[in-house]
Amino acid sequence: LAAASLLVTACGGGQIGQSGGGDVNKKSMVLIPGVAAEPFYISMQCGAEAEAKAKGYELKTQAPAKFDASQQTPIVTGVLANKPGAVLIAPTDDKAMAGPMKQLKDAGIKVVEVDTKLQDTSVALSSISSNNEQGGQLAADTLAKLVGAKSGSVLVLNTKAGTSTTDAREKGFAEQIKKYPNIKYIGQQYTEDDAAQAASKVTATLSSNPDLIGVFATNLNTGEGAATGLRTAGRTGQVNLVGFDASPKEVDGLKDGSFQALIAQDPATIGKLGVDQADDALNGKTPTREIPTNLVAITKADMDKNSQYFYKSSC
Ligand code: T6T
Repeated sequence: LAAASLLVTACGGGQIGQSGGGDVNKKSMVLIPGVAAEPFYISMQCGAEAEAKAKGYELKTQAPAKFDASQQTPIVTGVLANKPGAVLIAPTDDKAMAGPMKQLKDAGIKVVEVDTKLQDTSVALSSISSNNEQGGQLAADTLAKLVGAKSGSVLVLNTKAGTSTTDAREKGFAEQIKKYPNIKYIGQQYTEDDAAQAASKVTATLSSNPDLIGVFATNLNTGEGAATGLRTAGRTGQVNLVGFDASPKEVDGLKDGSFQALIAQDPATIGKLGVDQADDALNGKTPTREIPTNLVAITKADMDKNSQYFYKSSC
């Protein structure tokens, strides 16, 4: 009987699988960001590391070189073999990462989603992220305010289909922009999270849609690339650019007029709360299933008082 119930604990999934994990290292956590060396995830890592230290955990970070499920999957598989008590993960695809993440859960590892999430809500115990749909709405209102009474087209530069956060940002934007009859939304184009693609898509759209008055770039690389595209075309400042995130480059761009607004997240708090939820789970407390974190629209005029939202390149 003992052997049978042990088997259920190790392979059963559900509450039994999550509360099992007798052979995991309960003092160790691993953070698996969406991509390495990127200020959003570095800031998240800083917040997670500080909280893990304060709570007596060892926290390691292992990130893929590209924001890609085929590169994140082997990292998850490697982490699985080491059996940490908890994994904080930003899944790079809302479907493709479900299988690998379920393996973590079935091994008794507490799984917490930070930033992005799976469509399948049964794998993670907790998800901490900005309210991204609201972020998209905020981007639409911010862009509409910048454009004022002018008429013309606006473009969304999105990252990769299947990224829960940026998909939600586009959805919120598309819905909200309908409220402004002077603005024609010409749809989204994907950049594969590549700044060079974002730049060339902006210049191509300027040729096909000379009435372009605004661009909403749904994340950091896409925003940085869109700024380059507008500069190359000599249209900086004429076409309003609203970016998402607040990387050092984007913040410089806000100062020098390459961006007219940024929608900043609070990645350090996402990391900190991720550790707190994993800590609860490891100590038999029920984590909070969904935790929203702050978003703020920043323009050049109010950037000085919002500097706490600027992302870091190192802790
Ligand atoms: O915008 C963030 C993050 O929220 C998103 O899920 C992926 O892109 C970023 O990491 C910025 O590059």
